[in-house]
Amino acid sequence: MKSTAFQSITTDPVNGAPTPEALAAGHVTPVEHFFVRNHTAPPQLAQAGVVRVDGLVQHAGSVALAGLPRTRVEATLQCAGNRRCGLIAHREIPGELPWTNEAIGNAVWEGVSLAAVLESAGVNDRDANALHVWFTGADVVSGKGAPEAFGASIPFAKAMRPEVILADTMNGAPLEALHGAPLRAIVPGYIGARSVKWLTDIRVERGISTSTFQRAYSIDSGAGAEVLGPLPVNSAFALPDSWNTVAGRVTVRGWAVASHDAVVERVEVSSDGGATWTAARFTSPERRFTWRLWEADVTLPRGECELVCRAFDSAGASQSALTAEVWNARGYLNNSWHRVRAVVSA
Ligand SMILES: Nc1nc2c(c(=O)[nH]1)N[C@H]1C(S)=C(S)[C@@H](COP(=O)(O)O)O[C@H]1N2
Ligand SMILES: [Mo]
Repeated sequence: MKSTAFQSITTDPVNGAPTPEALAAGHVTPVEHFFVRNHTAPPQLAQAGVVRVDGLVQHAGSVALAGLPRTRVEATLQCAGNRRCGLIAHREIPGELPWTNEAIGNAVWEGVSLAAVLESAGVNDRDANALHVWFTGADVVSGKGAPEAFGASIPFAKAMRPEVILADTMNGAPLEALHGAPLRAIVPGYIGARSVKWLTDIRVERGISTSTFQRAYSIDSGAGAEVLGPLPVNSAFALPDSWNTVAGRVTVRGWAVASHDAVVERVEVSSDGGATWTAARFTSPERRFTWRLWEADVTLPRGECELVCRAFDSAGASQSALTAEVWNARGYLNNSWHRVRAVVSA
């Protein structure tokens, strides 16, 4: 059940996210306001505790998860379309959800490691570099083309890493229907769309998944489409795009994530549109695959000003200053400096 801190963008299917106040209220995001990105109503699954493994494996068939060791990861999930609103403000993006900065959340997931499932099925990894692991969900999406199950894939090398799991719990409770019960993939550091919910089938194949949803999440910058996987460094204020406040010293808060498997090293905040910067303090640990919440004190004079934030990570990556530099037709991976207009009264 979602709480009043969860705001729906659509109700059929459910798509929504926390209010600005709830977004960065705690390091672990409660399920009751964790963002939801669904293409259909949650499907009913007849069977729990099993997943089918097929393709380039020695033993195709159903794998019972109960026979495998359990593992836990803390991971931030973020939709590739998070912060799309900022791109739309630059140039229109029709037909996509207008997320501001809230399609992100951090949770503790428990289940079995994907590597253990693949090892039990016996993958011939002689040509591991060419292999990809495909996921299929039980939800059949009737979108623009013919109805099709939601699917995605990740490179075999990523699939074998310990952080990638098949989860049946979220924050210590059984996974809820909206978040993929009974079983979902969790692919930390990758766009949310690769963490397939209502997971029924895994395939090992040469090449990426042929699912429409694998290719849909791509950026075409003219020189051919780049199908998306790892997330870039990013940060945002946990504030609405236009924020009313009172003059004086105020504490602003936000989130930051590093690129793929790096860690967030520094966040800077400006209250003068990016002319001068001060370092934010972290309220979250420095940990791979999880966001780092931060806060900063700023002194705001009466009138209007532009608050800006930007993050730097251990891979040497930082954010683009300009939205125009990252704009793309589907509105993915907006990691330009986050700018909020503050309207400051006396
Ligand atoms: N089967 C299935 N898996 C899915 C989706 C979906 O619609 N169907 N949405 C994806 C997208 S786009 C995102 S961002 C994440 C969102 O996960 P959440 O709703 O648990 O936050 O799930 C992904 N997994
Ligand atoms: Mo997404």
